Amino acid sequence: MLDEKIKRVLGKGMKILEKIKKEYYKTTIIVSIVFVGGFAGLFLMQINSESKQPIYAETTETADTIETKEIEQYIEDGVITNPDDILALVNGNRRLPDGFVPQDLVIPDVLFSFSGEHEQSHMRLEAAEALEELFTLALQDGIELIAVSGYRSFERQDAIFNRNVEQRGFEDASQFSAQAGHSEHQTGLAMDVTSRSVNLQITQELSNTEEGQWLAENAHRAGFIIRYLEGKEHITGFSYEPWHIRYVGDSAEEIFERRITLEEYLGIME
Ligand code: DAL
Ligand code: ZN
Repeated sequence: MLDEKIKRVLGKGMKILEKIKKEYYKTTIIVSIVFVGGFAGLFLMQINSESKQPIYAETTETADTIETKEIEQYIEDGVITNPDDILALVNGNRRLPDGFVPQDLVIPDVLFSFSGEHEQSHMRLEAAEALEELFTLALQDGIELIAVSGYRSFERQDAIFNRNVEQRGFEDASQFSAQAGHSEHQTGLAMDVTSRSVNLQITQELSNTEEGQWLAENAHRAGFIIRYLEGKEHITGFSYEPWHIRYVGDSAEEIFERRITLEEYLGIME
């Protein structure tokens, strides 16, 4: 009789313990779900807020406010279909068609760092005339600019890039040198510019000289932009080049005023 009672009490006790155990597991599972869910939510909010950060350094414009031009910039398998366009966008992701050679190459009447006429003396007619205007504007302000390297053929760009890879390795060379087909020099719209103050060298030191500063502040007056800006390397794909100017015509003024890259101006960031 007493045994039966003890058994019943023990049985009841076991049942209560089972119930407590079940409740404990249930509570643990619920608490875990709440925690994991909470952390996942916080994580997603963080990613979301990061993606909304403006990615345009050194400009007052943000990804939300930046205005882009609706200019046709067709591309097929990475090859641009408007290579003759004054606003043609050529960069690491967008290359010129094989065999592209601008048809109106001429030699601008400006001071060069070398003597004689060479392939690199050339620019497209419109850009060459604008370069003459730029160098004249500079002289009016007592600034002497010197042209170093304009048009490059596919073969020459290939040789330059390969030499840079041999000297610096692929990764390093790709920061400052374009692969053949991907260089603006092949469009005939770009010119590298230097000064005596940096011994006619192509160097970032140019940005600390009177000439380099004049160029940065005035290139747009003749339709040129400093193509590879400091702080915009993640957009242009190349390191800062205070010497590389690119002719873009009337768009230069706006690009300069907004302190943006050609990629941002055209709204082509991929
Ligand atoms: N230095 C520039 C990026 C070029 O090679 O065209
Ligand atoms: Zn250049």
